[in-house]
Amino acid sequence: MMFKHTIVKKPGKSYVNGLTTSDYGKPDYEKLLEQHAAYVEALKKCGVSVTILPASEEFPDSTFVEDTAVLTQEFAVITNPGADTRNGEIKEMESVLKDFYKKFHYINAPGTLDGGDVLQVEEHFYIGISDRTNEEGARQLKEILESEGYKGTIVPLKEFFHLKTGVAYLGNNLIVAAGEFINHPDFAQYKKITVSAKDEYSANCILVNDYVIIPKGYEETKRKMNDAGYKTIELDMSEVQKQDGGLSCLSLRF
Ligand code: CIR
Repeated sequence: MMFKHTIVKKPGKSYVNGLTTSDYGKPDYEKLLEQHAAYVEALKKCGVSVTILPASEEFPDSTFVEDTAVLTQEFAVITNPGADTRNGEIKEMESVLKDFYKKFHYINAPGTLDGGDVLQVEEHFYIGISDRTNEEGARQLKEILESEGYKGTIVPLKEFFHLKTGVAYLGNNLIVAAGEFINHPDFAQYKKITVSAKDEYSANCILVNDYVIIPKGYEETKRKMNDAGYKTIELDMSEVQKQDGGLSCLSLRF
């Protein structure tokens, strides 16, 4: 699938006070801005347009735009993010997406869903149940997708924060899997690049047209991808990782 557009959002200064479970320390805001700018450049290199939304201080985690929507070629699903401090992020995203989409669906309370829990593999979507996405939210998304001719499979998570923290799709029936997804029955049908526990962070990578963007510092993952015939772009993600974020979280791609 070729992507034409991406949406990102500049991080605000409040980013450093956002949600996190990691113990990598406080993010350095200036360094984060550099890493975010490099991310935008990498997307441009992949041949997509990049819409850059201005920072908003009232939503510290709003640079993680992926959680606010699930996008297909034909329609947008506005999510209902599971963290209270993030839920209001969907308002701005819905109005931005009106420039690109005519058809909208919504996840409604008591259902909650974060886009980070949704992985598209061709016409098949995998929907994680996590601390952020509840059963009702996952069920609503599955119903929406199936009403539109897609397939949906619900995957309760055991350890990962979001579904896409541990699994990515690279096209050609090939997934990247870490931890609980390496031997998971729902992904048994795919070819796999497996990521060891120490390199787990690199399982969150994104295929954008001719490149796979991966975090910097994971030589084994990079080598496996290059061996499989993929060109890679490596990005330093240190300040993003400090707030539990990964490469996929920083953009919507469609
Ligand atoms: C949060 O806890 O919501 C943010 N600090 C990180 C969100 C990461 N998003 C993602 O994995 N899709």
